[in-house]
Amino acid sequence: MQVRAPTNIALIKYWGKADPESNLPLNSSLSLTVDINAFYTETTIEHSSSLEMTLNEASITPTSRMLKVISALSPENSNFKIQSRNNFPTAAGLASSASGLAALTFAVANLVSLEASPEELSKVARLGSGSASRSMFGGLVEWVKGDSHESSYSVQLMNGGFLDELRLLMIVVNSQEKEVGSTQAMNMQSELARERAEYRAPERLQRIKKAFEEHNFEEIANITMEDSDDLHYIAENSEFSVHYMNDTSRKIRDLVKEFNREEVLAAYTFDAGPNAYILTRKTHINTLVRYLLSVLKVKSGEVFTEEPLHNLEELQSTAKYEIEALFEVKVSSTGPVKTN
Ligand code: 2P0
Repeated sequence: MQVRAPTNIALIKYWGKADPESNLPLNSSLSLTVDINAFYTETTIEHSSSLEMTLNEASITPTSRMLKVISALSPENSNFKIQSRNNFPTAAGLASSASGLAALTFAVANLVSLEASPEELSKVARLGSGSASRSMFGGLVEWVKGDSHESSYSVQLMNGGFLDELRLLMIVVNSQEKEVGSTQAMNMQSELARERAEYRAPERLQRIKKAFEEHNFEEIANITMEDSDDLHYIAENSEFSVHYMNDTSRKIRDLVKEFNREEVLAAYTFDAGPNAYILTRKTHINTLVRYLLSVLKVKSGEVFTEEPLHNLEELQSTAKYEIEALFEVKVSSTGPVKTN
């Protein structure tokens, strides 16, 4: 059996844990599921005589989080051969743990023919990785924080319609492994993170949900940027001072601000790494890409847009800040799917 699971990008971030054992978060979060055709984890699973796992063709020792997922779904038997492959760089801040643990959850549940709703599976995926909980659905997803294993799960708030008009630009600034993983950073709980989780994040969540209902892009964009800035302020000002954004990330943030000078047409958001996601509407994507690529120098051939980009070479002649790749992607309307 083979499954694919998408990744997701949080607009209201999960940052801080109330319970690290079962990944109960300090605050509810909200994300868009990213085009499953662009980025995904593909996992094949079969019965075996022992538990064997590979990730991107290399043999791995299952982590305790993976074991939690497997035993939650199949308490009696964990003898599976599980082969996983990401079609994007692991640990590049592309939330590979989200698609990876969502794929593992979906694969095991399907192999053992477990009749479980996506909500139920989102609880199990959360045991593996918090953000994986949100990858169990397509569209706009809220992970309700809850205060116990049973009450902390994800729900789909919206799919298709307005979301089909949105586009995401994924900019790979650096695909190398990050130095401080988000799990580790989140465990360095600070007063700043607790304040955000208690006051600012819930308030933003209410406002952004309303903005989605009203199709108010400007409000969605402003809240998204506010929450991303908040997360990085907290990480940088915590005891261990983690800087996820580098000079190029900051340049991207400033370019988006500049692009928005007269009207808010795009929003940047950064996770626990230097790479950027930029949210915009389909109508503005070409202007935005051209604007960015006059400053960001991308390796040849690493630009993936829906419409062909004319005169890319000329556009790039003034570009100075090196990036690895730029992908234009849609919002995924689906969570994990069986592919074989
Ligand atoms: C998010 N991130 O909401 C936030 C924003 C990174 C920044 O969830 O420890 O891999 O596995 O629960 O889910 C990345 O952290 O952490 C993450 P664990 P996870 O997407």
